[in-house]
Amino acid sequence: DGSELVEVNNYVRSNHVENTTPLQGVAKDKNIIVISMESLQNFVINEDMNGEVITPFLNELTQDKDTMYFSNFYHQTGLGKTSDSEFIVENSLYPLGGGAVFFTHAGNTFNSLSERLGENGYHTSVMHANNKSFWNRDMMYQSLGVDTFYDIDSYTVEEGQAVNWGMKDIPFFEQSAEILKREEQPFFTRMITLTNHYPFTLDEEDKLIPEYTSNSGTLNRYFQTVRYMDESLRVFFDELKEQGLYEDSIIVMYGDHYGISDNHNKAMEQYLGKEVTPFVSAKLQEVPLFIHIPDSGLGGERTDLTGQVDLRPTILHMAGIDTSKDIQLGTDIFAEDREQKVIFRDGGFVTEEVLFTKNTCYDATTGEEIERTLCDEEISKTNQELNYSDQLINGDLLRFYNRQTGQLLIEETNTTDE
Ligand code: GP9
Ligand code: MN
Repeated sequence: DGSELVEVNNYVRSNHVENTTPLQGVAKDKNIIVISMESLQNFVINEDMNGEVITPFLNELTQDKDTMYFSNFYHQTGLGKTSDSEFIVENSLYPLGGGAVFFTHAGNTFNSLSERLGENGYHTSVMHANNKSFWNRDMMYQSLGVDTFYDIDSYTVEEGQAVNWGMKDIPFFEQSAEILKREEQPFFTRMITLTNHYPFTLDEEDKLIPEYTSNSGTLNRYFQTVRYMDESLRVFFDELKEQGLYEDSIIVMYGDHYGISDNHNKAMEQYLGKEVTPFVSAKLQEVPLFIHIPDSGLGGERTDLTGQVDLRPTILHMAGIDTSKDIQLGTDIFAEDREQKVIFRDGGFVTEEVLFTKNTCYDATTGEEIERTLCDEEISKTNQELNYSDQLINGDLLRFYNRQTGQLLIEETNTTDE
């Protein structure tokens, strides 16, 4: 009957209402382009591999005067991988601990990012050159209120333009820019790349750097596909400039989840030159986040502890949209007094003081194991927040919420006289 919503709503109202951000409205009337970078982890940024630069374009962006680079941003996905990251970004809720929400709760009521931007005059879309039913996207996007889904049928895949899981990122971005040019503005689009996906295979001509040299073919090839994806992003930025869209668009880019699992720790140790402890493994869940705001002069590295759950409020506030009545669990990345904490789907978390993972408490700075009691308070807060998120999803509680008025649409009692 929705009565659980009372408690969840009280929690959200007292813990998650940040509306003052220095960047309120910077994206007003601008297009918003959000790019999901497949399997991109933060450890490759501004680093090299056997003397080869891995992400030359993204490295340039870390120095760009109008691009912010967040170096302590984490993915928060579970088994639903890319779809979980989409779910988090759209709803500012955590995914489920079990299966992919995109499959298990596609019929729920949501108050998504797409829906909010849609009702504020944006044309909303997702661009992804894969079969529309993969991850149940076609169903879920209806519930998320996405206006248009540009799936594989919106693209022409010429001979040599597909590899691994499907269409290569470079032709994907080239054709996407053409589509965007025809789109009514302002638009909001989420673009999902694909080439940097396990098993990280490429055609010879797309191998821009050699493989790495470890006992893991997966890690060895990963550097090459990351390099290719980096190139595709440069192509896309150039296309946007050519199409005259660059100056009118805010571009947000984030890694969707890890690409290299713990199965490759030995090879990772060789690359990183240090042991991959559970602490290091948790830190490897950092994925890069870039926010490009034209002519803002706001570029530079930002070290705030942030996660995918924070993108919805951040983007909406940049678009000048109020979220004080929304039910969301993230906080605006730019809000001055936001809590510096990121929660992982498995119950782990990181704050400025401690990192908790695999049932062990670590000093966040030194990586040394410390007494568990030092993590206790944040452990229970973390569990509570994940639990509220689960309740919202499992009970489909947003159907009992009127976001315009902030009213709960629930009955006083369980029984009626009729
Ligand atoms: C599939 C793509 C990859 O369309 O998004 O999904 P993943 O396996 O990374 O979840
Ligand atoms: Mn993915």
